[in-house]
Amino acid sequence: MVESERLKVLGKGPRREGPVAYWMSRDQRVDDNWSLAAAQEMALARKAPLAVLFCLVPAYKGASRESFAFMLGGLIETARELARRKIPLVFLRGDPAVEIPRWVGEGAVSVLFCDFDPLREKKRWQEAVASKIGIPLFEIDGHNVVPCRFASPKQEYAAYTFRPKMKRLLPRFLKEIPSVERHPFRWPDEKEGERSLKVLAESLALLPAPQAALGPPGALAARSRLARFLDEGLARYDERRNDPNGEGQSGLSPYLHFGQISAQRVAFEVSRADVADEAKEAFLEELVVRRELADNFCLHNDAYDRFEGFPDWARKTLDDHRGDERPFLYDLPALEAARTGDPLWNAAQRQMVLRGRMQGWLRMYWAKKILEWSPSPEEALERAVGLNDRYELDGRDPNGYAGIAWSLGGVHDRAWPERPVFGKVRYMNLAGARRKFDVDAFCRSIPPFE
Ligand code: FAD
Ligand code: FO1
Repeated sequence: MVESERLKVLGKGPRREGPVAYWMSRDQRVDDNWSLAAAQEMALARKAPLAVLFCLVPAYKGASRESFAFMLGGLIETARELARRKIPLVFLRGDPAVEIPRWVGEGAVSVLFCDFDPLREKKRWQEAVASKIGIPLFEIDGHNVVPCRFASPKQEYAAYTFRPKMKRLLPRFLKEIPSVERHPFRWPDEKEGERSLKVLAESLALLPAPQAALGPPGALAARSRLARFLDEGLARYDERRNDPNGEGQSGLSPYLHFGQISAQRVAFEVSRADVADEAKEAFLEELVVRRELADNFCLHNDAYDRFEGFPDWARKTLDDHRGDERPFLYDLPALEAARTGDPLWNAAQRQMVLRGRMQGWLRMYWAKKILEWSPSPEEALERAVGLNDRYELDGRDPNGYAGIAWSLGGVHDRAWPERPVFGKVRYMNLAGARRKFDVDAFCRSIPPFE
């Protein structure tokens, strides 16, 4: 039974007979998917057929072709898994605000479910769809362990204000997720799923293979990545995660971003693992507290990727230091091509472009240097968001907007001793990095661009 706290009614309509559909977008998996489970629960109660829709938006947020390949690779697996359960995955292309209402109307669908997503593009699509379909549109939050709208009704100031709420609510929500069964009521057009799978495979064939650094896309690969992390990485996560020369992190972020694995499943397995509590707590702090705090930030702050979204103290201090002389100024092409005077920054940038994934500690350093080297905080923000969204496999995610806003604009952080350019926003430098890890070894480990 899907908890009512996960549900929000985005659109109303008269109760009528007919198929049920789920518009999949952020949670691209079959297992551990609350939206799909809710849609099937209703379809079974009504003895109605069930379909899953996915609408491909070819230029979505400037994502790289490798990111699209990662997503479509995972979707093909999802479509096959759905077919085994007699549920077609219908693959549409174009503007969801047009394509979803058209398909819903043609199929005489009676109820539509969708994923919770705090980003503005998604909110716009959902509002447009709700206004056009004339049937109920139900949003389900299956991306967060604790449903985001329920966890807190306002923008949280920092992790220390959010953490106690999460700690209190987690035991209530950290439980098994209903599985999706073979659906007993057939979709009227039995060939629809097969046709979509063919178009999906053709679309994927036009794209380059995703970067191999992480392993293949999809729910199965995500599960084996998790299993490996539980066996080999979790026990030492708290000591190793900040070392760019090691493999101390889980590598799960692209799978979580595309919803190829459920955060609730990961949290569940981690909380049951036979390792020291410190390691589990360190990991759950990132996976649950920080990740869900990022959704809270984007949901309640419309300016999540703009200067206006920074807290008052940070805007004031950055304003006070607008006129400060920058030690170096680089333009966007120099940054993109990793041609700065800082070898560590260049290696981090190359890691992101070549492998689709920059190590976590380096992301903070990388973003802060863009602030130091740009003519204004606004331009720094635009560059950091643009590069992150283009090249990171896990980019275009609330975590990215919150991480960049933390680095450049003190979001979820506090004021630090004042210094040029940064004002009271926390500062990082190469000497500090050298004290933490072997910077030269890291730089040598990332090849130059060809
Ligand atoms: P692990 O350390 O294994 O952590 C497990 C999971 O916890 C991650 O997959 C992620 O979902 C979550 N998590 C970890 N650290 C954070 C964090 N600081 N904030 C929120 N959630 C976290 N994360 C993205 O998913 N997409 C982005 O585009 C992104 N851009 C970032 C940009 C900057 C400037 C900064 C400072 C951070 C950014 N992060 C982003 C957050 C974090 O760096 C990555 O989630 C993490 O490095 C991904 O690697 P992993 O899956 O191995 O993480
Ligand atoms: N969601 C969609 O519904 N359709 C898409 O075509 C699509 C493309 C896409 C490409 C890269 C990427 O990182 C995300 C993409 N998403 C797409 C959205 C994604 O599933 C997430 O919902 C948000 O980016 C994060 O909340």
